[in-house]
Amino acid sequence: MVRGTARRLTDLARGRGEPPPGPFRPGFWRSPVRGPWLTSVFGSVLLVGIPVVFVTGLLSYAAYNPELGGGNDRTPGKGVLGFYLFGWPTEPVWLYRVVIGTHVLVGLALLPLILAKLWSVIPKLFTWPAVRSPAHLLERLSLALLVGGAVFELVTGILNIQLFYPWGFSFYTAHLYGAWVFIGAFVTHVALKLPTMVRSLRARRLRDELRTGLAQTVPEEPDEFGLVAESPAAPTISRRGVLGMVGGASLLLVGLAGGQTWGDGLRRTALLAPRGGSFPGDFPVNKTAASRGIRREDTGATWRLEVEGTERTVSFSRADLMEMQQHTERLPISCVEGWSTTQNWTGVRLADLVAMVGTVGPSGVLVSSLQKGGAFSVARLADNQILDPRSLLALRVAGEDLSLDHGFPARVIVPAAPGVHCTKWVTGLRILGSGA
Ligand SMILES: Nc1nc2c(c(=O)[nH]1)N[C@H]1C(S)=C(S)[C@@H](COP(=O)(O)O)O[C@H]1N2
Ligand SMILES: [Mo]
Repeated sequence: MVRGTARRLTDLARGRGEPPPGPFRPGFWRSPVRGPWLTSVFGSVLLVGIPVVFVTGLLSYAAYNPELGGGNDRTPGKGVLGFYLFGWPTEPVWLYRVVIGTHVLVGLALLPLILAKLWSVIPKLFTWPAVRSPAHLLERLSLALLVGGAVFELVTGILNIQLFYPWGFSFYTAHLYGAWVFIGAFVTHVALKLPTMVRSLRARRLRDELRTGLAQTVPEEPDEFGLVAESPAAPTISRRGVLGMVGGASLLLVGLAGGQTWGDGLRRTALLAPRGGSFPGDFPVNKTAASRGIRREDTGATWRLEVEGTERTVSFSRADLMEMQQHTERLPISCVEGWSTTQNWTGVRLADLVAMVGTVGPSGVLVSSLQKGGAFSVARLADNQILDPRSLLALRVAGEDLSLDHGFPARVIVPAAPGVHCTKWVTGLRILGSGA
């Protein structure tokens, strides 16, 4: 008796004999619509959508590091991934808005598709024996990276656009490295499965499926992958219904979030977005002055802007800045979290300030702020960004002085740059000479 149990346990461990009861038994999975065709339809949409999200993500990373050109990527430990060849341009002005809007909205649209794809292959997670051979083990590990990577990127991305940071690590680093792990597994998976996908797609015609109602829904042909149920239940939804549900869910997510990317009047439709703001000048505030420890009294008569050049340092009061030639530029500000708004910004040109301290051919600028500590105490802009005549140290927005929450007395605004580089409550500009 003891020996019999021991044998059964060894058999189980080796994956011999009967699979354990429950999801490991083939009869457990009974959906009549699950099958390689349906899986391949989801797969083919993901095959287009995932590269779009990956490429826009890398572009956003490049925008965060405007000096990546010329091997300038300073991210610690970046190693071979620091291969960016170009600096971030300032043209067209809506470049970052489109990049990050596409990344966030296509990423959201993929959520229902990825869940549907996982649902469609779930019996394969319970194959028995769990590991047949070293090659099978490798395949399963790569699937763990694929599924784990997708879930990790979706969860961190969605929590980030909801401004919820329950973890102790940097979103920026984790989402970037997670993307590389995921894309490695994705490329492997596509290389292995593409022929199967193409073959499975040919087995049925989308147009016919879209005409097939519940009553005529029958399982796909039995397959070698074990996706088609051995003993299917009666259908409760047609394949058309499944596709409609998943596609509808994607459209709904995009519809309820898209308004924040567009901004202005459409922001009100973005019910899933965490921020408000509906009239000119009333646009989202990520970090209020109070939350950053910025006190009204530090922005009053005692406030100075120190511009340190290679030749001299000049100190400005706000009145001094107001007396300089003012320029108004209509520029978007676009946060990595997906919201964007276009406003009329008025202030002095960064290039004029550079000229006043005598620096010729600056290589960049370090912007400091009243906000101490963290990334905003010193932000770096690239040479093309300070020299662009539309780049301003803004004093006013939408025809009014900046509010304290929008960065009074002065904030940076640069065309095509991510919002993160538009430092508020600026106190200093350190112009770097041509060698720095
Ligand atoms: N000093 C300072 N400047 C800052 C920030 C900040 O937290 N502190 N947030 C940045 C980010 S991430 C964005 S998207 C823009 C717009 O944010 P806001 O809506 O809080 O002004 O300001 C940028 N400038
Ligand atoms: Mo941001």
